[in-house]
Amino acid sequence: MLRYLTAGESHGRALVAIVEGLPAGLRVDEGWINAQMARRMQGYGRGNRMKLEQDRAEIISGVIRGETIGAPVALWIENRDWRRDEPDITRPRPGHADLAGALKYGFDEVRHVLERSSARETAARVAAGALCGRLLDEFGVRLFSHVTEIGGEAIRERPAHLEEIPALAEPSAVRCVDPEAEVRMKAAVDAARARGDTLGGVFEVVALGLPPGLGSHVHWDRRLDGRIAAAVMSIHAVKGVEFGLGFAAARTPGSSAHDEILHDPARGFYRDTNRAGGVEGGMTNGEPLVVRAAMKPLSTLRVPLRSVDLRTKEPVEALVVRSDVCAVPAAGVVGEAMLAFVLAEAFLEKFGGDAMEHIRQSFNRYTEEVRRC
Ligand code: EPS
Repeated sequence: MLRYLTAGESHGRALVAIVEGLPAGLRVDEGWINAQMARRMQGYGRGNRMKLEQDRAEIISGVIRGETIGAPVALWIENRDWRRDEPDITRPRPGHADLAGALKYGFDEVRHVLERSSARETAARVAAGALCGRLLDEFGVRLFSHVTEIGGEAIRERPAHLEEIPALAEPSAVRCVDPEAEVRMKAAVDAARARGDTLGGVFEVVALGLPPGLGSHVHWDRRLDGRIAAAVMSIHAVKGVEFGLGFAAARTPGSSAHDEILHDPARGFYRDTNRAGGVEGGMTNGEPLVVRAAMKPLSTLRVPLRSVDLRTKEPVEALVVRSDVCAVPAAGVVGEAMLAFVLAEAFLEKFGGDAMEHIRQSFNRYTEEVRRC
């Protein structure tokens, strides 16, 4: 079983992530993890916290001479903006965890909520997800993300082949494959910043090279799309998740919504379309896994919305603190981490999980069998 935990508050001493269940013999290094951490800090519209931090994960257990030993891998991420004691906050922000968290835990102020509910926690998720991505990388599975919409400005062009996306998206300030759309997205972010507003958008995460049969149709909690949807939905500010055609499938007749099955002795079973987004019946079907998420605009507005003071119950303006104008590009990187975790978990469920060599033998046997079908 693969699981991970994170701990840490936005302005506490540090963030910690523990990944338990990685097989022994997986080569890992901090460079691989920190490359993902750095990607999460980028993005046009990111806030000034990103200028303060250097988000680097230090491996403090579970790895000896660059290889996992089957024991939990703990990661430590310093918070350079560590604040020993902050004043109470009694003006909850609409859209954040502030009010619900204070009511749930019986707080009469929201500092104790916002410190943990902050999107700062996603730095720890990216560190944990990077370890899972490293495992998948050993088996030729490649993950990447890109932004398809910010503030209603959507891409109009995309490459014919999914594998062309990273080369186009990574250099982009908004991680978008369409340069014309990038101009519109950046202008929308500038306009939002100027009026003290924030923007959300849509990011797409892709996994290439997955074998068919990860997940299962036999029980609700084993269906892979359900597990991925839960993981992606758990990312801060995500309000919708879809696979392949997604919500458009609701308006598409069956004759145009499914992927006809073909076969070729050299390739085995394949499809010429991927409307299913790589998942059918709760299992990977051997096509690219494509999942998209809708991210709401951030809750901290420089021109605040109405709120109510938790102590006086008087109408007030919501809290205004440092924040991002737009974090959709960063959320895509977090989406990669969450997808990597669920896919690695499903991978170990199917191919065993104590040592890399055992997994390789099981994986090779299965994929050879599938190829001969
Ligand atoms: C973030 C850290 C936070 C925010 C932002 C993203 O740091 P701080 O609150 O000190 O500025 O900048 O989080 C939010 C906007 C939010 O609403 O949670 C990060 O590390 O990604």
